[in-house]
Amino acid sequence: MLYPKINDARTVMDLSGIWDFKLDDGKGFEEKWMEEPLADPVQVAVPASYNDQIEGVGYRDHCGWAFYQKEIEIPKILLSQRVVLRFGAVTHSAKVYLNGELVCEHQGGFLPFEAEINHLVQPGKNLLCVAVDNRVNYSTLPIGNEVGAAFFGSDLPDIPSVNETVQKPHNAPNFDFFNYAGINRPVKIYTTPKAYIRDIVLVPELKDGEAKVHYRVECAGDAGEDSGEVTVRFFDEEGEEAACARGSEGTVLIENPHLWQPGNAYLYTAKAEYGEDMYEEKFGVRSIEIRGTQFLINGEPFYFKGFGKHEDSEVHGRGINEPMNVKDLSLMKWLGANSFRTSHYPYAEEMLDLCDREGIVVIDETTAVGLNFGWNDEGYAKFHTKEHHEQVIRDLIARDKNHPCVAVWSIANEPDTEKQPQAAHDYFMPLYHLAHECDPQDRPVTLVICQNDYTRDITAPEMDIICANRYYGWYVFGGDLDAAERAMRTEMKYWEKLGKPWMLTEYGADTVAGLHKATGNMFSEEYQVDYYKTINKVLDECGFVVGEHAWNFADFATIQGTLRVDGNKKGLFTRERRPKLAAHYFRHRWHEVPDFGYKG
Ligand code: GCB
Repeated sequence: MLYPKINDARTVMDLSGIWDFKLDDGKGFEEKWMEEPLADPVQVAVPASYNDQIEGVGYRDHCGWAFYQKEIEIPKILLSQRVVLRFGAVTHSAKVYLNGELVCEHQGGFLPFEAEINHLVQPGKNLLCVAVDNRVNYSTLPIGNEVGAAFFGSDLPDIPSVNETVQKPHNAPNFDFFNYAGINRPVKIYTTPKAYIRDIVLVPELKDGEAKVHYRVECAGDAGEDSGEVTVRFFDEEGEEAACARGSEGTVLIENPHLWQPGNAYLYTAKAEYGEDMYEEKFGVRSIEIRGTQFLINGEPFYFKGFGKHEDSEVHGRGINEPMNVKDLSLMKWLGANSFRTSHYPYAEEMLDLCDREGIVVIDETTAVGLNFGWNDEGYAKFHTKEHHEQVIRDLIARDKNHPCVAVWSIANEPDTEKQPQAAHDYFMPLYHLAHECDPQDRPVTLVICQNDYTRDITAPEMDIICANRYYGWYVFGGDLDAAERAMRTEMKYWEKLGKPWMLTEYGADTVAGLHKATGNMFSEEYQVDYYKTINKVLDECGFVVGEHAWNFADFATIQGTLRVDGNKKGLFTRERRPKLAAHYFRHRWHEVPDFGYKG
């Protein structure tokens, strides 16, 4: 799906700003709140999560629908064009109305969706209403526990009468990040000519110092008289034409190409023209390949240094925060990091554009987090996510396929691959193959496994790159780093035999900023440093380890619970992005560890 851009043929109106907002009291649909201006609304900013914008438990912990409204006018002059209403992400599901009429519905809180609205637009004022549902359950991704047994929250007492009396409807996410909701990413109206470019697919192929670029331009709509044929021109960063082609599909040659490299990005532009329409898509020339135990970018063995992250900041919640995105990439460069994983959902398109530009390598993850804890009695039979999971994989790859920064697809974080190994295999292998089929660049595919009896897992070994989260020294052998080191080393001997690239996608220790100890113990800044030094020592001994992603880049908000003191504190930075001691440790380490050829 193309991102809305303004150019000679298209225009974009950004609907960011203050919107009317009202939590549903259970009667919103019955009373048809979408048809009239909301009675007694509060004001919230869009895009952003609503939870932390207004004080009160009611807003923070709301469970169910909420209504947003905005009055909009569409300039008459635009109505001869296709007028499209587009949402970057609405969490977790949405019903969109214009003047009381249903425009579209969408499931899943982290990918864009859009609909043509010409037939519903009225002259003058139009009432746009978005109903948003934040509930997670056994059929959503991410997963929620319908019975209310909260992951990392307070366990229910095993006394039915007590449970019946104290439980009100509430969200019980089966994942360790606050269930922020709302219109989290930009809302835009854009136009295209009636015959228009629907999509552009770009596949660079690097061989013997030359780049072939296979392209496809998908056109749609009313072709009218004669929309003519497609022309695509390729420009380098200086604006010089590097190649040109006619036809909706073909291959061009770029001689002496500038490569897109981690830390040294170079972006070409493909400018497609079709009839009255045109669109410019950026792309990079680079190759990704797995050879033996190596992960190669442009033919060189790459070593991932970086983080699992979250889209999480004060007040914005999970809403897009572009200054914070810029700051985060700047801090990554300060640390000598070169990559991150979009744990545990697709991040905003704007962030991926930034990573393309800044040369940061991305492991792009779906929303499939939580297919694990609490299921183990009934296992995979308990949830109904397969079709939605397939849709998320299709939509994620359709959205991000051209980004040079994206190096790996992660189809899930920490599913149960051990308690029911065969059921996990049956569930995930078709999804693994689907991801390969969907990606025109055929990037490596993985799923990220959790701390478990890895010898029972028959799914992870099938992945192109094995990604594991390990907490030896924290959840396992907490406080005993000698034991942690031994356990980690023992486990690595097991993985070495597989002969595949392996990376540690999460490891970390909760750390309260400012808590210092001469002899570090759990939660102190010193312990976090000792923990990382211990595990890194083992990683450095293993030639097949292709990367280390600390958990987490920054402290982040979670559900309330006895394991979380105002959120998850495993950040190398605080939530406000102040470095802990471990950030300085990694800064020292990662400036010594090269991006390429670290393990020979
Ligand atoms: C994990 C999860 C991550 C949690 C982390 C933790 O394994 O993948 O979502 O936040 O552990 O800190 O417990």
